[in-house]
Amino acid sequence: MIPWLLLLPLPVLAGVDKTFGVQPNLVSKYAPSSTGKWKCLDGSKEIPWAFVNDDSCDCPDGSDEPGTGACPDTVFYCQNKGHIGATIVSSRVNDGICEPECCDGSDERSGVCKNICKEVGEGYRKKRDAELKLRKTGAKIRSTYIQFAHKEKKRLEALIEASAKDVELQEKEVARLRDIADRTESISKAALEHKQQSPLYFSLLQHSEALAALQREHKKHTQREKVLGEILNTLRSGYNPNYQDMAVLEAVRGWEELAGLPHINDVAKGSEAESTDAATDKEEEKKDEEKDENAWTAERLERDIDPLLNTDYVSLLLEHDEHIMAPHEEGSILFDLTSYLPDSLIPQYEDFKDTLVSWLKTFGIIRGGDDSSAADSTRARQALTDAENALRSLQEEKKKAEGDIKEVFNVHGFGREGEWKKLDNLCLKKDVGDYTYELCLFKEASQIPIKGGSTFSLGRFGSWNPAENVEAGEPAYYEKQIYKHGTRCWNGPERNVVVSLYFLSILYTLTHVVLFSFFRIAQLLLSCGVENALISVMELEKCEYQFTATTPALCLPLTDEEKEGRDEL
Ligand SMILES: [Ca+2]
Ligand SMILES: [Ca+2]
Repeated sequence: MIPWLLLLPLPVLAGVDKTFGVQPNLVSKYAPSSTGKWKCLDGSKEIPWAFVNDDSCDCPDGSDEPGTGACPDTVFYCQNKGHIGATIVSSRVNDGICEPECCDGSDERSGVCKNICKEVGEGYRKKRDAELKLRKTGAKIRSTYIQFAHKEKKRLEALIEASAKDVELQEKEVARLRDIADRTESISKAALEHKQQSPLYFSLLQHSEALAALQREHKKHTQREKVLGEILNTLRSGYNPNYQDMAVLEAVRGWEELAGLPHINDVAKGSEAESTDAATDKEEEKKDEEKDENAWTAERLERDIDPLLNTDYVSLLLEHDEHIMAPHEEGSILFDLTSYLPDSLIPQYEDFKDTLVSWLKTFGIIRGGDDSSAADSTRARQALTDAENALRSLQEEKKKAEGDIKEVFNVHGFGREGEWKKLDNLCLKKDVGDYTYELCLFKEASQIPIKGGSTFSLGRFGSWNPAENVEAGEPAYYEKQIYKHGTRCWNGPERNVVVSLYFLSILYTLTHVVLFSFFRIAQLLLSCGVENALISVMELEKCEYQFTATTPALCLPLTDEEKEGRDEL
């Protein structure tokens, strides 16, 4: 806006001002030399000052006709007083058409076009003021987003610092528990060897060996008795009583008595009296044995000796130790002292005992935990595993915080000022037709059928505006987000097929459905607004969606120029 230009006392030729149509920054170059000449702007030629804006092209660069359109491929500047000046191509000057850019109608001869700059300017200012006001309000909200990002950064820094300490502590704890577990395991072996030298265990093994030997001998004797019995039975039934051999008769009688058999002669006579008595005696003997359930009867000996001899004595030894130690933590005679103490002294004694035990352990007089069984070793291993898992989750927490903090003030992440951090995972919803569209910023876009059915993912956050001509960090970069790899879409549009055709010859056997499928994608177009809201959702092409939304994060604070411009107009 340079109103003084119009007041310059320049000579007028053919009714056209010499600086008419000149862009404001070039006006100073349009002045005659002392000899009344003027140099074309490219310096190629000197012409009389009167040739400027005389509606005839004289300069090779066309600079002598800024206001007439006589030279091709030049530009015309309309001042648009009351609005904002604009530049149009020279061919549109004096072509009989009123250019919308030139609200003052200066592109045509006077009287052709109306000067509507007052109305246009007012409308423009109204609109611009509303926009600026919106931006001003939005920018205030945006500044709170920035504050939030700074707080987030501090919080994450503190979190990282704390989790670094936690990780360090947990690493030590893991090392400590690993040491204990390893030691418990090796001590257990040593302890086991020690246990195996126990007189009780030694004696048990000897008993076992003796029993095995006895069983062996017993079997041998049983076998022998059986053979002898057969010999004697043969003698009993086969001897000739008429020989009156007393030695043979005595042997037969003795055997019959021992084996509970009736005399062979009586059997012949049919008398069973004696044999019945003998059988009764045997029965009674058996009954006596059964009275004591734990007694080792002949049958039980036959049945249970073998399993007994197959006992795992090492396990038994460990079980024995556990059993012995179960009522006492440390398993020493020292700890049984309570049984001899009056009740009133027990609490003091317990305190004393704990102190004493820890001293004894410290000085290696007793081995704390050395008597632990395999179960203790497993417990130590479990404690180590738990600690390792805890360490892993602490490390993950730290790693996540470190990743998050990198994104806060990242041009490609939550913006250079972190203004987008506040909106991370903010979900916006809008109902369109039969669907509710939900867009969770920086996460995922989805389509939820209102009347029921499956929800489709329209894509997960991929990037900000990927256009090649848009630099990361500039406002246009944040006006678009891309969400990709949504739910698979079958029979997609042609353009996706083009890619697939390349593979067609190779993948000929695949059904065309596979070839023609692709993933749903969505783009989000953002603009400045005082609230975060979805404005519209459209399906641009099959399975390709466009969301539009407003957000204060895009409301940049007014520049000094904008503030001044507002005052000026
Ligand atoms: Ca000229
Ligand atoms: Ca025109």
